[in-house]
Amino acid sequence: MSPTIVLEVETRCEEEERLESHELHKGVKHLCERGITKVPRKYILPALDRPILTKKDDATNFKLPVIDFDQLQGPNRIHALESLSKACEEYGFFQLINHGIECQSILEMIEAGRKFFDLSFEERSKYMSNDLRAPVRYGTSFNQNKDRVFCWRDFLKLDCHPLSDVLPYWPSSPTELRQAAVNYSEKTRFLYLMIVEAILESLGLVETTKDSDDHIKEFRDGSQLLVVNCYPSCPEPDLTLGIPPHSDYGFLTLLLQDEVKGLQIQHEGRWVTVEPVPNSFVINVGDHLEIFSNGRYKSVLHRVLVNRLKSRISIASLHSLPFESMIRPSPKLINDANPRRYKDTDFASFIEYIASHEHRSKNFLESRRLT
Ligand SMILES: O=C(O)CCC(=O)C(=O)O
Repeated sequence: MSPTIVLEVETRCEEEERLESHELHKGVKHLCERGITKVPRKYILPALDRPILTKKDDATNFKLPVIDFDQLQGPNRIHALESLSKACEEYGFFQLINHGIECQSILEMIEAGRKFFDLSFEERSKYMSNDLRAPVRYGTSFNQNKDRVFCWRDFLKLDCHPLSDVLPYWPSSPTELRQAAVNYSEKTRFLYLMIVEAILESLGLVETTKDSDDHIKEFRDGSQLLVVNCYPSCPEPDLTLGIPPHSDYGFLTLLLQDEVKGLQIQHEGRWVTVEPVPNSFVINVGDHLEIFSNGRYKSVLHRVLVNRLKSRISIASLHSLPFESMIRPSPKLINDANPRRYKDTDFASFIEYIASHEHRSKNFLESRRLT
């Protein structure tokens, strides 16, 4: 072993002697506040799972398809629906611009999220819970009770529906968090419903306004979860990930990223980095929409890189049907040429699955696939 490697191993060992295992469960922010200079072993991915970080990122020029919300609402709707359909089939992701949510609401939400993670660990830890259905959950990694290797992320999850039931449980500190999150969740929910209407139309499922009303009814009462992700800067970003490859379980996710790059998606067999576009949402197809569209729209693997210099915040708004609904391929999308591809599924079986398995890649969706 070279002297440099020996020194590195010694530093990691010395730091880890000072870190007891329960300290790791307090989250990455807490570790950073303790001044670590090496990534603890619990976060080091097996060599094959590590990201390859090159100076010149070959994905720099990758751009997601752009969908203009204004166009979707205007005389060019048919053309915009075609682009939407192509994006959901070929990428599973698109960038939504001109979405109509004011900058102010977005900035207030990001700022309130940032301030939450700036609170003392004692304050944040009041919201730690192992109950996957708790109305508020602060935690770290992906599923800290199951993950063999931890990932470099802390999160705050706020159940948003129905708001009047969950609001009293949300953090009371920082003082502006509740108001910012109520405002943000209501606006993203409205936007989500408008996009669902467009998606149903793009799948050929609605021809009249009445069809549209019938279909959208169930979505109106659907679930919504806000996830504020905090990825502190990392001393050795090539050894770990902010979030490992996964697909989202719901129908659609509306993601807001700050100006720091990190999100990567699988496209044509390689990882490509999604450039942050100011004042836009990254929207992706979730497992439930892949099932509902009988495989036509793709729920695509994505992951998050961390970096040495900057911490990053993102806010994901995950939407789906109500908890008690059954998710199944739409009967209109099943025929001889395209037989049913997935079993019926519900939230309860999803929650049971993630509570008892390490959630990796698309393994939940795979478990629903008919062979
Ligand atoms: O932070 C990001 O860019 C992605 C977050 C994400 O994939 C998630 O919350 O499931």
